[in-house]
Amino acid sequence: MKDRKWPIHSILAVAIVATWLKTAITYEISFDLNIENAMQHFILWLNPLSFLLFIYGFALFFKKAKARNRYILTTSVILGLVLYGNVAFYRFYNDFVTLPVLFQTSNFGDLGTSAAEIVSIFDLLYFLDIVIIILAMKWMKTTDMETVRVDSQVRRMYFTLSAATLVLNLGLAETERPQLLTRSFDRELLVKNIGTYNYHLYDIYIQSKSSAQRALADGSELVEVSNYVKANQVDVNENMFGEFAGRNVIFISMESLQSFVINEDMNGHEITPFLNELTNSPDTFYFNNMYHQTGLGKTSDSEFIVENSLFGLGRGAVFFTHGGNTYNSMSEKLGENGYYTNVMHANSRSFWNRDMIYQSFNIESFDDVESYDVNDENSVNWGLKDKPFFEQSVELMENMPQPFATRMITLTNHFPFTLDVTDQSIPEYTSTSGTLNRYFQTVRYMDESLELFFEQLKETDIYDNSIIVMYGDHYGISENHNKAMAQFLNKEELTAYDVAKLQSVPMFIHIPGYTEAQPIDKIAGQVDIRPTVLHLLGIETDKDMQLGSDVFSEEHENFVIFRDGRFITDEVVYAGEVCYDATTGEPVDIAACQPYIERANTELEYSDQIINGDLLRFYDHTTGQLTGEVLTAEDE
Ligand code: GP9
Ligand code: MN
Repeated sequence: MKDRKWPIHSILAVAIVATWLKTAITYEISFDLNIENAMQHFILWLNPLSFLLFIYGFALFFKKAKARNRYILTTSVILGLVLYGNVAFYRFYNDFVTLPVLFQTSNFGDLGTSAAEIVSIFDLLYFLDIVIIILAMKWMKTTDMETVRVDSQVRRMYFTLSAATLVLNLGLAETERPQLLTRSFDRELLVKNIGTYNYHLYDIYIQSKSSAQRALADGSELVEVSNYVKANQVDVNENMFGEFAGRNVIFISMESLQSFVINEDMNGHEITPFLNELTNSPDTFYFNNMYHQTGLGKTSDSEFIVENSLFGLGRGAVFFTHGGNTYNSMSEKLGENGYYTNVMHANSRSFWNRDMIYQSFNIESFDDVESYDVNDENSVNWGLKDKPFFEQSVELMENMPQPFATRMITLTNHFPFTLDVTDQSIPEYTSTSGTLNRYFQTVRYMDESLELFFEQLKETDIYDNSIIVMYGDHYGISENHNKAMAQFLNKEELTAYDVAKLQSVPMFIHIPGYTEAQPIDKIAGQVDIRPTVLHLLGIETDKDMQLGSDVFSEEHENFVIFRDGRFITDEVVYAGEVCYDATTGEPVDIAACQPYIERANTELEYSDQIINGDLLRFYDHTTGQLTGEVLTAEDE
């Protein structure tokens, strides 16, 4: 055995097989991929192979065994880091990392407390293939210890095999999922079908395409988008339009708040007593069928949507990738209508590129962490606790010229939902998910903070002259906690239908002094917030290049599109590529969803086009006209 010589490329073969198996096993245990049939399972196992054959295959170009081995080892380490990066990212975001997000390293610094929740010592197992490769290099003596020339014929055959594997993979994927690469708003589908490694290559390609898109755009694309926007415009509700003109507007972004906690008990404890009271109060419109539409950009996406009534991007956070674009934000519009505009958020300015994009939004001032007194006592988790945040914010507000429009971004109810014992008013929930268990406590803390804020604001002259718009920014409990969630909701298990419905976030428009408000159960999304609020203030939106619709309008359509192409209407829910009956949650014929699928894709594509092409630079929002250059192009 000792003198046994292994064939020349044994190490290469070991590396490919080891990394292949590791990758496939990682898919199985670390990602929650919805595998529906044997073919999908086969594709999942097949998909790392083409890339691994390709990338490890460059070893064939090295003549010296030593150099070859060094190449193989380096490659395995890099691939290990990429895969593990995905695993860690997935644990936090329940999604796959994209290039733009990867370069937002400034964000990861602030993930401090969360990081400990995310990594574990057992994660070293994700690098097991490297150990195997090293051992193979040590023990498997090959016949080519010195120099060897690989026949170019062999190389050609080898790479043909790699290409053939890719073609097979793509072919099978295409049968399972037509238009996979052309209409891919859903990263899970991509990873499922072409694998993480190919997915990253694809992502790089898309990223360069979007940069090119801006360079090549001349605005003519806007004609089509603009026609669509005009065709979908709804009439304003005359009874509400301008009813509260001149009042200050206070937007409150309620971190990670989902609707499933509203008017509910957790083990006999009311979760949100203050908000519950508002749901039935004649001075408050409670929107109980409102959904978040955010993607990877989370809070920042929700800000983007509310400001622009456009979607964030399917990949990465638009705050980063397109912070320098031309926008006609809600803040800018409010500014043009005499408002002083502001954001309050006790975090550093550059976090999520806020300082940059707020300039593009024409927001006059940003009270960041520097405006607040933050110390160990008044901080938890990600920073300043919501109660002191609101307290100090009221003081800041008192110094603002009126009317003002401000957005307050809360923080305490953020993953991993940690809270000092003294701030815990209700016990933890009792499931296997610590995250969900703690969530109820931090939600309760938010509820108390809001109550306190209202009380403090009432002591100033601001309250009576304001409207307060509160909305959940995005989900707080990801699908990783479906089991615990099912327990809380008293269900056997959660279907794609349930998960889609869980994306509901509460919204409140609180109008001091008003007496005619009722709960509103129309289906709406965050894109609808901007026209709804602007109309209450008497500001027209008919010239805006935007995709929202006033929820108070008689013509408002019960249709909300999620960033990944899922949608909800009053008849159907489309999720996980299945069409469900909206009331029963039972699967129905896909035909019932088909027309909406088309529309959802069209809207998402238009939104992407506007952002990727930076098209609003060709649009004059005061006249509602495309600028001269475009018109000439059109006339030709
Ligand atoms: C941090 C806040 C939270 O500034 O925006 O970000 P999130 O993780 O919710 O997107
Ligand atoms: Mn958030």
